[in-house]
Amino acid sequence: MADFSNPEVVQEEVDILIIGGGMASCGAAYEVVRWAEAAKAETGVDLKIKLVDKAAIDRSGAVAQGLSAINTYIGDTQDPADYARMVSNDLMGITRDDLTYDCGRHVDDSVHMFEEWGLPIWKTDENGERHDGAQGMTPLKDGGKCVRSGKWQIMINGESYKWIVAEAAKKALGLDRIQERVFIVHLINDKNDPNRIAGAAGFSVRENKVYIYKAKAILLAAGGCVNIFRPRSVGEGQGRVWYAVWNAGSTYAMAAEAGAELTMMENRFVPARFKDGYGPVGTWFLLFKAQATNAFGEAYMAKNKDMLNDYPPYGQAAVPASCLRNHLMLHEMQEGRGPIWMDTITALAKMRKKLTPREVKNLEAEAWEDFLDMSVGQCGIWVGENVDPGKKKSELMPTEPYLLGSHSGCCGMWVSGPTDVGAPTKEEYSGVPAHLPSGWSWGYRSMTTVKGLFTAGDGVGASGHKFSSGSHAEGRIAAKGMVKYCLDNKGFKPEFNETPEQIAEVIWKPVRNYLEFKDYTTAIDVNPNYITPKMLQFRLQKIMDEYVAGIATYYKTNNVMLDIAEEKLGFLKEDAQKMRAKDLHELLRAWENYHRILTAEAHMKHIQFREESRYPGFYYRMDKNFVDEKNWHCFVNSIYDKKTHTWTCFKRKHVDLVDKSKLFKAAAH
Ligand code: SFD
Ligand code: AMP
Repeated sequence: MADFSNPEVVQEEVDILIIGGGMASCGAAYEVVRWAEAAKAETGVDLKIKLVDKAAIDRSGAVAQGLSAINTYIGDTQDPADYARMVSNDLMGITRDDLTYDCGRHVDDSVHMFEEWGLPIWKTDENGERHDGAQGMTPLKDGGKCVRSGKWQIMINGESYKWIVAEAAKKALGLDRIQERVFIVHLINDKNDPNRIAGAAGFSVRENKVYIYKAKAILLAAGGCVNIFRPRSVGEGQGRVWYAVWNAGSTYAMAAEAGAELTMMENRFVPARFKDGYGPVGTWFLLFKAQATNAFGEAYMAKNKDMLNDYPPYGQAAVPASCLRNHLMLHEMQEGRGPIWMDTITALAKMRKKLTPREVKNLEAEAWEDFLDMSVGQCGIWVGENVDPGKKKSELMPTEPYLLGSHSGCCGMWVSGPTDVGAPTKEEYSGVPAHLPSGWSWGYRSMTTVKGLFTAGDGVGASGHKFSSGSHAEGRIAAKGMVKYCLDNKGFKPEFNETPEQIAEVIWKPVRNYLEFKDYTTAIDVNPNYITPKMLQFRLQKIMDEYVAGIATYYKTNNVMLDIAEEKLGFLKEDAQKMRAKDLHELLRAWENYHRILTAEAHMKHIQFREESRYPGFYYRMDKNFVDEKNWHCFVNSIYDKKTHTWTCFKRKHVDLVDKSKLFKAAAH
């Protein structure tokens, strides 16, 4: 009988394993079935597919609470090259146009499917009046007009967004091909080819079971990384964060250990958010046209505009990058002119003058719904602090840093780009050339540098601003690549070096640490032989916060601080071997920490390697406090060696495939 000291080992062999059940994986699950069925009809090969998620896919990942807007919808007045331009601008010029362009040409199709599956998308009628819910109105794909909150964003009633997307994935794949509540701990490379993927292993967070999968192709889409930095919400507020609290860097850490090349791990996202509740600001800035001011009512974006001239050419863009917007805000705070206010009062008053009474009523509801749909804790703050946004302004605050590749950040894996990029006609897609630079494509779209290992969403580096819809589209794109890979590698039989017992023992180590030493002291949490996952997490957060440009130093670091961080992270890695797990919940926490530490280390090593401050407002290397276009307009990539525990960072040449001059010309007008 399996018990806590003796877990059952469950083994399964599949062709395609999808790790994660978020937006990207739901896209992959939906699409993979279409390509697998076509392959079966054509070749007779019946591909075995499985999706595993640490949680339940109806509410897992970053869209768990729902969302109020779909942030990437191209529509018919702009094209994928415009999108690639916007992404590049927001990420200070260093993105892969092939990937963003490819995402841009597929993303609308995902949005149209969401609507078909039941997601309410706001519409405007023939008189230009807005309809929230938009029941009975023409769908987008048939020419219905969305309500744009911004140039790229559209408004939705999205509390049940994830349910809807997950339902389609479940329906396509079937419940017997989905395994929920299994946390994947590591990937397994092939015995005969260490640069090929052969499987993955994890454990059930509900039962004493270890799961070992053999697979030819794996999609690793386990989201971004939260909680490596000490959060602003501590003590009674602990656990409140902006991005998905459950996403612990599994994507980056497991890929790194498997030998995949990472890219732009120095990049981070420091979102400006409603203070304490972490409510997103996009709807307020873009739809409600609210202005943010310093304590004394001065609009700091206008007031500090000249500071942008320090960062040519990016400072001259029509819309300053997210990090530069933070940069101007932080200046006010550091000069003692905080707090920063979101002027909700003026914004709502102005909207009342412009809209019909019905629209005003909807709008007032939306002021709340924006957060009820997406960040319910913010409503808790408003209720608890007697905030009526029409009468009382709210504070904004730059949060602790997050690592992600799908929102306004671009860390992740270096993946193979599309093979068919090159517009049919130059005019049609604003001049994307037909060939990619060398090293940007090796046949299977979305495959990492490890054979058979694919990624999507937060996992794909150097191509941010995909958001929920683009992540779904990327999952679909990767699914197609995986089916092709499996068909091309029909004869491949994955083999492991380790026995199932050895794999299980590694996963169960924190439990063994606990069981062996638990009686050494009378207080369960105090023990010289083990450390609780919670304590270890505090140590990680303290190191990152104080030395790697967290909130403690106003996002500042330097080469000496980074060296200290490196040494301390080394000690932490050693001590991580002594994490204890007194139950399955702690086993989950222990392995999440393991993933966090590796992700944190990658972040630190990349910041150390890039001798400039590419993202002012997200982090500053004070010993190199400038953007150095001459030497650092390039990708920083890295490879981790899990045997020696060392990172090798290197530069990769950046090439613009889409003409960017438009961005800066627009600003000159
Ligand atoms: O307001 C393992 N996002 C927004 N996107 C939009 O389109 N509009 C918005 O309005 C957005 N905003 C927003 C957003 C997110 C959050 C948290 C807030 C507000 C508060 C971003 C998108 O949500 C995001 O881009 C996508 O969801 C990314 O997709 P993907 O698939 O890369 O990640 P995921 O959805 O988080 O899913 C991850 C999955 O992995 C699982 N998992 N499973 C097994 N083993 C492990 N070791 C695992 N580790 C993780 C998770 O359970 C999950 O299923 S706004 O700010 O702009
Ligand atoms: P957020 O709610 O901050 O996550 O932002 C949602 C979307 O709106 C993202 O695409 C942001 O880049 C964009 N956005 C947010 N604030 C602004 C702003 N002040 N100016 C331009 N775009 C913004």
